[in-house]
Amino acid sequence: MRYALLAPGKRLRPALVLMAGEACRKTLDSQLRDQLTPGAVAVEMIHAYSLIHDDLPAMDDDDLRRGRPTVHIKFDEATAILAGDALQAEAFRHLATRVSDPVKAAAAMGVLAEAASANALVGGQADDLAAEKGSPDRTLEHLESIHRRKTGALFAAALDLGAVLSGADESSRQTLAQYAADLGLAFQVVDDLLDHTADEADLGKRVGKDADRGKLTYPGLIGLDGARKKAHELVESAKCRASVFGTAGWRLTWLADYVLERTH
Ligand code: GRG
Repeated sequence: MRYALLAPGKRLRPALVLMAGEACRKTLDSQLRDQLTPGAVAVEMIHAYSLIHDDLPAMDDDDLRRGRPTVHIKFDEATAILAGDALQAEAFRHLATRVSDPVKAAAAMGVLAEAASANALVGGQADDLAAEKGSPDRTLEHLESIHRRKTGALFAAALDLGAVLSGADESSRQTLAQYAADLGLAFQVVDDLLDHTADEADLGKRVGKDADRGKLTYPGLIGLDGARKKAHELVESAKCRASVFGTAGWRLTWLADYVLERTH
């Protein structure tokens, strides 16, 4: 569990918890940071669990994650399944025991459970695997529905955790949900573009692998230029949502630009 959780990832989801709290409360002092930290840790635990399971031979069958051997390669498959299961439980235990206000703790657990549920993370993953096995629905709408659940829902949950734990009002929560929808999709379009570039650098080996596996991607559906344009539009829209928070939302604006410019 430690091997996966503490591996050098970007920590985007924990950052979103802190950024949302700062945007809602206009400043991030040490007291607010303490209130937000359990949400930041819990969402990263769910993310780490999902990566461990996604890398398993029955799913994406990857040997490397975050620049290191995946958990089932470093240890074994049974350990990887169990480490993922336990990280998922640990996320909820963390919220239950570390959030001092019981109303906020219950709300935070509800937000995270919904994002990790069959309606979101698990359902998105199931449909993504079905697409690779040749499911007939190969439309842009279906691709977006997969990404909204598989990637976007946890981004949205991270921002909502920041809102809930900082005691934000309904209108701030809604603005953050709209920002999350744009940012999550932009992140995924850029992810597909980065994969495409890596494929080309790999002299076409992985292009063949992905095509064989029938992977649904934005460059595959709307072309490279179309995917780049879509990523730009989504990031501009996310920045427009963040502007509602004035200067307190500057980190959300910065993150939207980072998502567009990231190289890994
Ligand atoms: C197994 C239920 C279950 C779900 C798996 C996370 C996931 C769903 C699949 C991972 C496959 C993948 C590459 C998805 C694209 C978006 C994504 C989640 C990338 C990884 O997130 P980053 O880039 O990773 O934030 P780091 O390592 O930086 O935290």
